[in-house]
Amino acid sequence: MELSLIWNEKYECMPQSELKALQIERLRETVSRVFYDAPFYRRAFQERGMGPDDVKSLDDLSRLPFTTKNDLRDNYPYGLFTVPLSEVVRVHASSGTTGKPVVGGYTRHDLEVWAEVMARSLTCCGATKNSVIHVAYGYGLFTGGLGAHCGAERIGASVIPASGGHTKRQIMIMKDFGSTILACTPSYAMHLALVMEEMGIYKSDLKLQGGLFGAESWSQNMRSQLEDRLGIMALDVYGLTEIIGPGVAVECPEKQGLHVWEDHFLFEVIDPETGEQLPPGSYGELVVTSLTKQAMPLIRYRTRDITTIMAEACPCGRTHRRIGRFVGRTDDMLVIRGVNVFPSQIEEVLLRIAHTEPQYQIIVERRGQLDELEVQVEVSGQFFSDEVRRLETLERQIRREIEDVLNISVRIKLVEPKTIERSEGKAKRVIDRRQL
Ligand code: DLL
Repeated sequence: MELSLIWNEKYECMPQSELKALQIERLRETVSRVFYDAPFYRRAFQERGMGPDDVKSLDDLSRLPFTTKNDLRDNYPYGLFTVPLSEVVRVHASSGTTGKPVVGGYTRHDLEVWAEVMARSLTCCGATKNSVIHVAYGYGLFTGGLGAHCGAERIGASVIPASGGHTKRQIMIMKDFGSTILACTPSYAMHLALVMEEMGIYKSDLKLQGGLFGAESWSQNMRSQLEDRLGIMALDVYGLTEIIGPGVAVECPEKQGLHVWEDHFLFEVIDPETGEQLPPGSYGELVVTSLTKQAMPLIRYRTRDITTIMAEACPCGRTHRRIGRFVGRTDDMLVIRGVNVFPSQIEEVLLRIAHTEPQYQIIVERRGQLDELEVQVEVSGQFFSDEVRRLETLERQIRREIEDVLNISVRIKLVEPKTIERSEGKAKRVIDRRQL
């Protein structure tokens, strides 16, 4: 596989000083666009006594107002568009956790930019025009399917628009059509790998070389397992409907953090409590500002996703700064008896323990005044029918290792293979039954 490929060397390897100059020019254009064409932003700027000419350097960014998910909801569906609907050629939406969906609109130029950043991202994963790219992200309002699709077409690869579901048929297609790159959520990739094993299809029967996985958090251990089971290099891709979809940031083959495509997206990491910018190395909430979006540019959008800025240059040659893999979201962080728990911490432990399947669910309940955390884990078929004593030993080992990491007590429930619901898109790892 040609790993050192770069899709657009001029921009991806642009010196930071030139990138910064480009960013300020594009930020000024974006601020002016939202000020004149989106009443929401004009009000927000005027409340701070600011106008578009007050943005002179990147340092002025911290004086600009934030945009939150609530602001999107209040302006649902088209209130933040800065072009007439006649200029909008595509609309996507994400289901969101509650209430109305979050909407993203695209002009023709926005679709071009999206295809460009996804072409860069797929190229990181080894894609070329000779690749057969199997897109098993859902097609539809969700941005995963069409986002990966248009990036793959931009490269000139052969695209298989498989979408989600029909897992056995997908595996047959991957085998028969010679798919070389798989693009889907990591939980669906794992499901594909497990079903392949059941069907007696080996990784050597496929031509897969790379996997571009995202849309949900996944641990390093999940990566190792996917790489091993599918015989691929698995990379992390990040994005969100509000900003553009997948392709905001992506790992390169160094697998040390995700490069944010800084010529299109300006990013900060802030303390979610105070809103202050945090220095490299500190974990906080990722905030993204559009630099080239036309239909719905957002200023300082609070993603709720938790990561950190990595200041060091990357040996791959790309100059765009990196952020760490996502720890989780501020809203999927569980607070259990005052302790912050991320599902990804539990996954990290589970996936290194033998005799368990990489399928799990976390259940939170309140008994009296106390929160209780139960982790249900599937045990491999052979092991489940073994003697009870071995199951008890395994249960104890999992409990001890999770408690070591979380510092709170947990209950472990080993369940039979195939009892936990499989995901075709984003996995539902947490069931919170507390009435908070
Ligand atoms: O999930 C876009 C996407 C599609 C990204 C395919 C990557 C691949 P939404 O449905 O709007 O868009 O959900 C966005 O998903 O705010 C994160 O919480 C989460 N997310 C996305 N990528 C990652 C990732 C798509 N690589 C929300 N790691 C975001 C962790 C991710 N979380």
